[in-house]
Amino acid sequence: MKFIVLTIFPDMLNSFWAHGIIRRAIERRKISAETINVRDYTTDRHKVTDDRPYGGGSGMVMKPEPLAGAIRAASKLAPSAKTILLTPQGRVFNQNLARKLASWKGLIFVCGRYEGVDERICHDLIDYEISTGDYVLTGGELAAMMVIDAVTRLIPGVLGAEDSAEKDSFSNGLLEHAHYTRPQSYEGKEVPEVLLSGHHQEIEKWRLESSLIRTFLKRPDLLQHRELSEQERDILKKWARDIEEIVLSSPKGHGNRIKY
Ligand code: 4FV
Repeated sequence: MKFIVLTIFPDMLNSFWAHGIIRRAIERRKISAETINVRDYTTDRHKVTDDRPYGGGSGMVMKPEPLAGAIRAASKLAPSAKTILLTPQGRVFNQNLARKLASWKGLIFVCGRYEGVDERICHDLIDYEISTGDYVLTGGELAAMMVIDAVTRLIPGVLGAEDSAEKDSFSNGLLEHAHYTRPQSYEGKEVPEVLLSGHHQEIEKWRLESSLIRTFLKRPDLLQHRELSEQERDILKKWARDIEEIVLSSPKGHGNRIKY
């Protein structure tokens, strides 16, 4: 996978490329990473990349010519790459989209600054618009790094066996189960017994129940219309029975069974 990031602040990317799993993926040639300075595609001696908006108003807009020059240069370096503009107007990024992008050969990221980029760039030089969320950033660089980070860890061979993407949050549409590590007792708080049992089936069942309850409590929207496995259905039914028990055992409980 080839990543090329177009920005007027290339230094912002340097530390990103130089650390952790991204750095290792570059060293293992699982990905290649390049940063192009849009200013290098200006033609005036002040290397101006922005100008006042037609129609007036506050803020500045990124000029089309330097951006087009940078995009065309990047496309020469990565002919099969798709060009992505990071913008609040884009399709909101999530794990499904990350999986889709990870199957492509190359990605060219156009990082806007100021109020955004001249619309004429979007017409014929941008393949996809992606948003990392409904908020406004000062620039697209952080958004590009988030997308590159989430996509890179899904590329085969990037994550070692010790940390696989299979167990990820959202990999099965649920949030991840609770994680514990040494010490076994921390400030009086113990690690759940089952995790010390070595009983892998029981541990897997506990982890599934942990994922389900966390998803139910924190992101119930993820459970709407989600296909439930037999085991998940049994766990939810057991909770329903437990809840009914609580209702029935409460003094005024008798007689009004919960109708499912
Ligand atoms: C953004 C987002 C974002 C808008 C104007 C950069 C800023 C400035 N990008 N997801 N949310 N971009 O706010 O991707 O050009």
